[in-house]
Amino acid sequence: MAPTFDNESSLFNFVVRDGNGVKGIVDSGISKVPQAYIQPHAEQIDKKSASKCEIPPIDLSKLDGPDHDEVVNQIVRASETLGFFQVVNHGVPVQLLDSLKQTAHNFFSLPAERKAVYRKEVSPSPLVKYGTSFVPEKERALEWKDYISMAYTNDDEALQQWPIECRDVALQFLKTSHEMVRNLLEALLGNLGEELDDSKIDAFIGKKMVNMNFYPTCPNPELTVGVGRHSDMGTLTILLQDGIGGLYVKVPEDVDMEKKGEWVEIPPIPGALVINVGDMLQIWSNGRYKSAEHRVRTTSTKSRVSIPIFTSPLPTQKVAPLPQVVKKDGVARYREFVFSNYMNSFFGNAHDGKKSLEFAQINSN
Ligand SMILES: O=C(O)CCC(=O)C(=O)O
Repeated sequence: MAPTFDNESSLFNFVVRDGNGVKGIVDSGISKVPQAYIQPHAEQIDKKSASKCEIPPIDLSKLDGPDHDEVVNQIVRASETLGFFQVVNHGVPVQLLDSLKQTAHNFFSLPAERKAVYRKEVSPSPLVKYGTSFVPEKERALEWKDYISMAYTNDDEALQQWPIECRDVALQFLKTSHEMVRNLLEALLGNLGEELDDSKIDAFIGKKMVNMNFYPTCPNPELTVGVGRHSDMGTLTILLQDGIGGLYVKVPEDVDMEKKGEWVEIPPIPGALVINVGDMLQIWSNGRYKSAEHRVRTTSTKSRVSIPIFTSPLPTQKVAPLPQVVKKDGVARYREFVFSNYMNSFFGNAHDGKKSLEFAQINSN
């Protein structure tokens, strides 16, 4: 018999504490979403009112040829406006992208008890965390998403500690995307007058994490969100999405672009990867690059998977706007802080748009 989810605490225990996740609710055969997942009206996503982002993907193979400067301009321009862009010819084999999506489906199809061993309270590895929603303890309404998160320290630990079902493809994704991440960062920092040499890599992208997200079908997509409005905490995010669609980005109000303040959908493009600017790049650039506010809708027809790589500085790293940019701007818009303190603040609060940046913001009034 399907469990009843009429009581918030029994739902919380089933989904979060027992590790059944949203997938467990859907498998139990519900016909409408439990109250705990119904978003306040302002957060619900109206699929019909959003337009698609028509910007073509950036061809990264051209970084090696006569169009190098033009491609750098495209990367810079996208980061200064939407904070989101797509790339093709990125160096990650397309067959690997297909394997990653299949692996994510396979992992989340495992019985709940096989996934629940990685819940943060009991995980055998500090690198691996399986969970649901973002911070369920703090959210007014839960997000319709389960995930597995794998932090990277080195190859040996990844191969020993990441779940056997996903470790090989996740590690390959991380490794085959490294050069692309470095090239993108080199272009973005170069535009700020900062040369990226090996000694600075850890300061900018010393910490990496691969997640696999699973958004089960939802009986009431109009009432729920897969992920609520947020920007990413780190430097750059590399995202593989499947063909289902549903990733929306808010066009910032303060950029020279059409559709200011509107949500646009980042359409799935076969073989492409989605790149987005995180809060740290916004801070280093003193606000020039925009960490993109984004969210994900759910669908009633097919479950969706996405696989992001989150890059960020090492936790011990001090972060502040780059001095040469501050000099040019005549003002620092963010204060200096240690990245681990930013992380604690980010993970200590429910998603709330770009509020995460307030941790470092210097108010000018
Ligand atoms: O699933 C997606 O397309 C985006 C996922 C995301 O925003 C996240 O994991 O933070």
